[in-house]
Amino acid sequence: MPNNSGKKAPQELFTRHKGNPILTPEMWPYPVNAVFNPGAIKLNNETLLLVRIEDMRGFSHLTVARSSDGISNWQIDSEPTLEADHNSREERWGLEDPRIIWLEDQKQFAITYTSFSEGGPVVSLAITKNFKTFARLGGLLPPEDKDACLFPRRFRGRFALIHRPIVRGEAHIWISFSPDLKHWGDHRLLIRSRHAYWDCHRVGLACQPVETEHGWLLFYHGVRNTTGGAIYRMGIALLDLDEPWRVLRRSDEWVFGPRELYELVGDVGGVVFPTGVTITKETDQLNFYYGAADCTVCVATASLSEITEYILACPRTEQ
Ligand code: BMA
Repeated sequence: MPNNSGKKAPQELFTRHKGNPILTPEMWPYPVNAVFNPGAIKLNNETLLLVRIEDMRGFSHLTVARSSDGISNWQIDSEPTLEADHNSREERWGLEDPRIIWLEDQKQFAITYTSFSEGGPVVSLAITKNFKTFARLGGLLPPEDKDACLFPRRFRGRFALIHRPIVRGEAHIWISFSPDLKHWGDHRLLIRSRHAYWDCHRVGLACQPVETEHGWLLFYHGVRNTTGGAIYRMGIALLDLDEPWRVLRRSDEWVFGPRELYELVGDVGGVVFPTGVTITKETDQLNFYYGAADCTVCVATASLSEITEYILACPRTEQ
């Protein structure tokens, strides 16, 4: 419902697909406990999701699902596409929560995901052209670190990585830089959790950053711990186009939160966890793919121009 100003409320910018959830454990070609938190891109006129699958041991791996409309008729790989090397220290207890971008420099896709390593969660990088064979480039920064994505291009010659280390028990979003995708430095705090807000206890990157002429749209999840458990919702920030370590705007309110039964009930109720977005420029449409209650994959759509208009009207940050 538009409010008195005729503008949509922030939470009305997103429309859930009526057929949600679009991917469930029952649809999988082999027995699994949960399918959630997928990376998303478009490849050869198809939507490709790299879905986090939790097996019955409680360990996760990543499996590709493809669809021509991004909603239905998913073709799912018949076995795990990217399985953890459980004998390695890095991937000891599985692979989780991938984000994907096309690295223009390398002419390859870059997948950043969380390896559940012996030392705790660590951000790992793999590159691929076809989602069949992958080159693993290993862990990027020390644990505990999660919720990471590269930007598709370099800034002043350096690659940039958004990630979420735990520092002094606090979970804020950071940005770091590298000349070669291996050596990382110039670490900067980017987006803090905010005392008393809906995102007071933890923040972390949601899907891959979206480039617009006004800057990078950065979708992030925010967590509030309540007596009924943690609530995971999504907010938006805008980063400078050429200096993405500068936050220009940030939404006060969340724009997407758990409301439907499939988001409220599951292995972890009260969770919407977007990890992938696809863009259809001709129709101005964004498709957000998200894990619902750590059980299924759902999709919500939004208009790129409405989101951009919304964030440009949000408060300037103090940087
Ligand atoms: C986060 C991540 C996600 C998960 C979410 C909700 O910390 O581990 O994989 O979906 O918690 O349980």
